[in-house]
Amino acid sequence: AGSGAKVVSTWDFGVGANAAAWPVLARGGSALDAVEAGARWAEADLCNPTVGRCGNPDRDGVLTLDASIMDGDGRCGAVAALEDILHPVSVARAVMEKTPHVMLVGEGAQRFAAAQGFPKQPLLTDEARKAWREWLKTSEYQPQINAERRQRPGDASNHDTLGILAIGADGKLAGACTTSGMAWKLHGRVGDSPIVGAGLYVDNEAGAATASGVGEEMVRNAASFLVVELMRQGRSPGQACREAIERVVRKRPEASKQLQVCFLALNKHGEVGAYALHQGFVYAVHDGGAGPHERLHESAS
Ligand code: SD4
Repeated sequence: AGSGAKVVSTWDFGVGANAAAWPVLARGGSALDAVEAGARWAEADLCNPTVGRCGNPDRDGVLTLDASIMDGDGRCGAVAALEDILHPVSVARAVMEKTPHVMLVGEGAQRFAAAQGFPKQPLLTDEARKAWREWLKTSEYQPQINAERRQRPGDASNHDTLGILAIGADGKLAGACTTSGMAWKLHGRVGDSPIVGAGLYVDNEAGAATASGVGEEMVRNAASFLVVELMRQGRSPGQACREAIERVVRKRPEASKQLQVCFLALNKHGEVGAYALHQGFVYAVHDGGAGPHERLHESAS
């Protein structure tokens, strides 16, 4: 407490991710270790249909995972379309630290993970398989707007990609993003979450940003990079997120009526802001301060 350290995460699952990340920051650990710990918690959690082993599969019934991790010095790593590995965020970190590359995909990512000692294990849950079979009956693909909070675990919403940003006591930033992507996506589809600059961007000189929602819109707008650049130009985190949302709308006004896009940002001073295209986006903040350590905020939209 009082160290200036802070961790923020997307959606209500962010509360659990922050709780896993906070002890790292509280003992003076790095923001990078903290966001990895938070993302790992979300990946192992068994009731989030948009992250890790509880994720919904693509339209072929295959669960494919995307993740990225980045620190404020510009070091980054990512994996996309990874199958049968429980902790994509840690594989992303291994890509960052142990290879000259920033991104591995599909079978190559899986082989690299195996070589690094990550166990291969089937991840798809019975609930997710059931939800997929249900979806097959109509096979209608309409990315959902996600304005409503999920009613029960397993609801086939596209909620809850975990974007997590932290600032350590040393003032250094890091972020991670992990997801199973949009439910019922085409096999091979990659969203924004593992794309540095789209689903995640971090720069110690300005701030950090992450995104959730329909990833194609984030990629189109290099959105997390945009949020960080707006903070660099002096916008508050909330204002930067808002202007990025306005950019998304300007680019595709009609589509924007149907899609949810949400941004969460943390600047180099530890200030937090968020903005969403439509209502319903919440995020969690944990700074170890007095009072309830976990606060869930409803973002403006
Ligand atoms: C994606 N942005 O793959 C992710 C999905 C998401 O909450 O954020 N869901 O497009």
